Amino acid sequence: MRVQRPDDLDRLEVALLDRIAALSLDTAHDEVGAGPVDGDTALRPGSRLTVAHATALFDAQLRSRHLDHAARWLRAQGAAFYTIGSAGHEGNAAVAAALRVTDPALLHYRSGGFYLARAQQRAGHDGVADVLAGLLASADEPIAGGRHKVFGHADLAVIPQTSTIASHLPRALGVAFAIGRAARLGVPSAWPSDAVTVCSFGDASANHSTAQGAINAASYTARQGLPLPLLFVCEDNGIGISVPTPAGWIEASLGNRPGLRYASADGSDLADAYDTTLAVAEWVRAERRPALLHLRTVRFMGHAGTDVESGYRTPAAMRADEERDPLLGTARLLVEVGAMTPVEACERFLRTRAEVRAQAAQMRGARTLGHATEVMEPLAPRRPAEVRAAAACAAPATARQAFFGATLPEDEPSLTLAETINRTLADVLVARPESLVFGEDVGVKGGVYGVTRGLQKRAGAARVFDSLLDEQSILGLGLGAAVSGMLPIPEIQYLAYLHNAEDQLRGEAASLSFFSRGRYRNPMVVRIAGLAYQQGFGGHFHNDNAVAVLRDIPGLVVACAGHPSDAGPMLRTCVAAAAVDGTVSVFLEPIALYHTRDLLEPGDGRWQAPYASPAGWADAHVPIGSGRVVRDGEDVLVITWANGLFMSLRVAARLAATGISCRVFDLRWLAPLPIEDILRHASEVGRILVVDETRRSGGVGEPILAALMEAGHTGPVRRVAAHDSFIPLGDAATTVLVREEQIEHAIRELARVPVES
Ligand SMILES: Cc1ncc(C[n+]2csc(CCOP(=O)(O)OP(=O)(O)O)c2C)c(N)n1
Ligand SMILES: [Mg+2]
Repeated sequence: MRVQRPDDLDRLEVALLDRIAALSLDTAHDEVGAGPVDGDTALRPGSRLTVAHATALFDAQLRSRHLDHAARWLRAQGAAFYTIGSAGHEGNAAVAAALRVTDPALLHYRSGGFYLARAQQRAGHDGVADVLAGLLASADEPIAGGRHKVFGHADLAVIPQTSTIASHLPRALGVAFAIGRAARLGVPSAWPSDAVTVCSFGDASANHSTAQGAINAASYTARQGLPLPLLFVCEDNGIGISVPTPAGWIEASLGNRPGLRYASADGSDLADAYDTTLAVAEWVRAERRPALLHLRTVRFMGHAGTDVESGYRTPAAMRADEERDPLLGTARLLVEVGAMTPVEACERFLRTRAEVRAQAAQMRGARTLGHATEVMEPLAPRRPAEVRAAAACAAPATARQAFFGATLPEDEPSLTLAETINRTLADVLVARPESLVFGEDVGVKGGVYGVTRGLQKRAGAARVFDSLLDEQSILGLGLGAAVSGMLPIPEIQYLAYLHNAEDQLRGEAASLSFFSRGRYRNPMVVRIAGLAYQQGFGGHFHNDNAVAVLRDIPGLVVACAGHPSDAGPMLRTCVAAAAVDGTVSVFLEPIALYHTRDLLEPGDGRWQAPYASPAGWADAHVPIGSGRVVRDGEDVLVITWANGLFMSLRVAARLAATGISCRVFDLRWLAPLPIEDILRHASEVGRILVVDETRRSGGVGEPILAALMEAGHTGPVRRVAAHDSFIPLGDAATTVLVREEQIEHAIRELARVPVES
């Protein structure tokens, strides 16, 4: 009996239906003879997948496939904007089925079968509507709200991913780590304590250094004996866009990593995919150790709608894949067990097709985002009043006493910048049990510059610890811990070493709230030791003055406290903003000022400050984006920060003796910049010098000059900035950096220029 087929089926659909229809020829059951089979029957002898479960999963697979077709159908009408599909990968439905709906999932863009199978696990959840809304860039799409087509839903514990392949693997590592760590610390977590984190990615993506770093970090963590319930799933279709993966590469390269159990399953065989995943997932859940599932798949319909696969693959190879169609595989198993006839399987295919199309047609024309404000609404919410209140909260006096011992920091003599940061971190650790401090050498050694000294001893190695040497994994650990409910304060040892991991801040940390309408957040304070002026020591990599990559990340807060009196309040603000608004901050620490004590002459102690007791924290609060006048004056306004602040204050003191009075303004926040304060002081003083220790091109000075110009400032403006150079070793360093004599020269010159009043 032939099923009535609509006339707009495409070639892949026709070929699949023909193959399903032909199944009757090689099975024991014909269409008429297939009687009802008990739903509890094993799909295949020995399998733990029942007929009833497999039938439901077949529906998930069918829905996923038809959504791929619907994407192109909608695209052809100009109604949808995304055509990368999951066709050929639908075996991943079995992976979802072998896990729990509460297991956090970070999915490959071809894990549509997984998503729809997981949606089935929540009664009443319409996974098809979610995906269609994503394709249509609907403002009402449940997770990204039209900002991207992602798989994600808070009710399904699916954390949305960006398009940067492999960038989600470090976060997955962090999520898995946080499951064990939260349980050990007894702090609330977003996931059950026996959860398994699942993270899927493609075979070409497996070669990415980000993937390799995360896989290595998982292996390493397992070797350390730390719990890491993490299931990597490599969905291996043998190709990355047009580039074939060498045969056997995934097994050869990932099959034998220390501490990482390997399992391989046929993604075209639902029973095999389910049984294999279930066995490995049970092992991960019970052992709390990581594993990698190699799910062998095919890929249909090219990489995306615009990709012409015939340009790089032979017709024979493409047709051979059709024999491995996972929908054919599931239909075959269901027919063989007598659960349905080939005709019924075809009917199911066509019925699902009609349902998905009807739903797509009905949702077509969904409202899309209309205004920049609407687009940006979840990017970086700010509630300054709540942040102010949270920043003033300390642990109870008894807890602080127990933590600090005999001497509270407010009873110590004036502190340096490094000491102030150290005491503030201690106060955060004692006040917030969910906070973690980690990075290279921060634990036993207490950091290269001693900033975290003593913290591990007091807070314990579960909260202050050394990471492995991989900045992507350090940030990934933070990203995953943060999305799980903790408050990570990772350290990047030097600014220069952020750059190789920068996408973890840009593509992951800063974008999560944006792509999840604030439903998922990753509150974090990333401490980075940086900037130059280390008297020639260390050369280029220990003297890095490049912050442009941070300043242009939407929503990212960049704090830089030059003086110890600001370091405590500003760090508390960053931590409070993380807790209140999910803010991601970079707390940039000028290494050269860490241990500085004096400003003008030896022993003056002007670069130290007393530590404020908690009673004074509210008054001392420094809101995000607020600068301050550090020295008042009326002839020249010097706008600066960090080492520039130190030098400018020295120059200003010298010039005061010559009758030139400088108002020195410390930016304190590099993003967002205190532009309004700057403009106000500019209009009051008139003559302006920007002292910027970053480079002329792309440095912090540029946006200040631009803001002055845009605001119509007509007074004289000068800038001293570093040369567009890397910083050399030894005394030669000073040739490319801003020097005091340049500042002095510029101020003297400016002071001579008449200003119209
Ligand atoms: C970091 C990065 N580089 C390049 C791309 C462009 N790109 C998107 S998908 C893809 C191929 C991925 O292949 P694979 O990992 O095998 O996944 P598949 O699409 O085959 O499922 C590439 C190169 C990207 N998204 N991210
Ligand atoms: Mg691939």
